[in-house]
Amino acid sequence: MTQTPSSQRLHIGFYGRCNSGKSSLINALTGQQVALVSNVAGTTTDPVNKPMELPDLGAVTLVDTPGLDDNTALGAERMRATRRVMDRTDIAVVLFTDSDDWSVELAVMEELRRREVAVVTVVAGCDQVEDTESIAARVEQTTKIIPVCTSALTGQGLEELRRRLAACRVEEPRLLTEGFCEAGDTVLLVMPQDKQAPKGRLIQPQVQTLRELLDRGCRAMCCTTEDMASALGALAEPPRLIITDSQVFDTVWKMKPEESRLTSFSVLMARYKGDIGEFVEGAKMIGALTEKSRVLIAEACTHAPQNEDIGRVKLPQMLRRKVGEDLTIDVVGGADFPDDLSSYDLIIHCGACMFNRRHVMSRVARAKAAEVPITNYGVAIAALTGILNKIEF
Ligand SMILES: Nc1nc2c(ncn2[C@@H]2O[C@H](COP(=O)(O)OP(=O)(O)O)[C@@H](O)[C@H]2O)c(=O)[nH]1
Ligand SMILES: [Mg+2]
Repeated sequence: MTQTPSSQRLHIGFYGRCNSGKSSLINALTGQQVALVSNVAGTTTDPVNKPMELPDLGAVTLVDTPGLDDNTALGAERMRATRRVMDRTDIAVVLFTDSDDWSVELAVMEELRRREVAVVTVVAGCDQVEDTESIAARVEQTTKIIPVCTSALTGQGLEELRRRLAACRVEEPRLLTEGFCEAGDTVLLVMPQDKQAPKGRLIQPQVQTLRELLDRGCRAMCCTTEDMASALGALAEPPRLIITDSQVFDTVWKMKPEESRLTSFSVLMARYKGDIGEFVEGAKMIGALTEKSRVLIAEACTHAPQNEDIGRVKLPQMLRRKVGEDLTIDVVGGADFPDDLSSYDLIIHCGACMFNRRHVMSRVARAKAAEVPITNYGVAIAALTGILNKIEF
């Protein structure tokens, strides 16, 4: 894995009308022909993601969206796609062009404001308009944000736009293992390798944890569950921390030295990506489910054999065994997440290794707004197997 995964990048979404120059601006920023540019309205039909490095922001993903004023038959579907991009946008670039009617631009800014997304405004295509300054003044007056005047053709304003994006950096990069260990500590990772997992690879939470431990100056040792006793025997002292998979948690808990702290990869991911407090609270709902209840299981990936196995087979089995065969369980994948959550009694989300933090938090916020408890796979499995009180958060 040579590139920062999309889930660990800040997502910068570009919004504006058809032909406002979104795709051209992304191409100009990246210096590449990433997004298809044309003067035919509606050329960008699906959101396009472009990874790049930006000064001060590091690894980011630029997201090109379909035009906001797309009135074609597919337009409504595209607007839904654009809204879904808003759910994962950390910073938004809203493009303004010379026009008397900025109603759609202002509407999108209002939607972004509700999501507490940082916005940079842009007056695009400045090489081709007469009076850039008066347009910029109007944008500032209307939006209360001073716009950057850009041209994809001449490169005007691109440096300024990069600076303005960098200034939007709000949160410090988070750590998975914050508070669990320090430089110099030995950490044991007990990682059963699922037979279905692709050969020659480790799953993303394990890769990310290992890399972070090395960066933090910890010594990391890996073993399978069968080898845990001999791994402990090879160490002069018990490890400060043991991290393992939820599915073998109980076995590892029974074998662990008393001094070692114990947590799971899914708890680390839930802390990093979501709201662990909310998830633990949500998991308490499992005990109150009845056969009349309705549960939504939401997966981030559409094709991940391992997750599908947990989300579509293991979790439903465990839930039905506990609650009863008639429990209603809906499973959705990828970008599909129902607009109306009110009919559900509980939402169980996957670990979301494919989603960025904002995307997970926007789903947590939607669940809260609909007053539906939300938890995730790892925490739900911990609750179902009775080990929730043994895991450290
Ligand atoms: N002169 C000039 N033309 C531009 C600029 N940006 C975009 N265009 C042109 O405007 C048209 C629409 O651009 P595009 O990037 O596809 O717009 P989008 O629909 O918002 O993605 C294309 O013909 C571009 O070549 C610019 O900064 N200056
Ligand atoms: Mg486009």
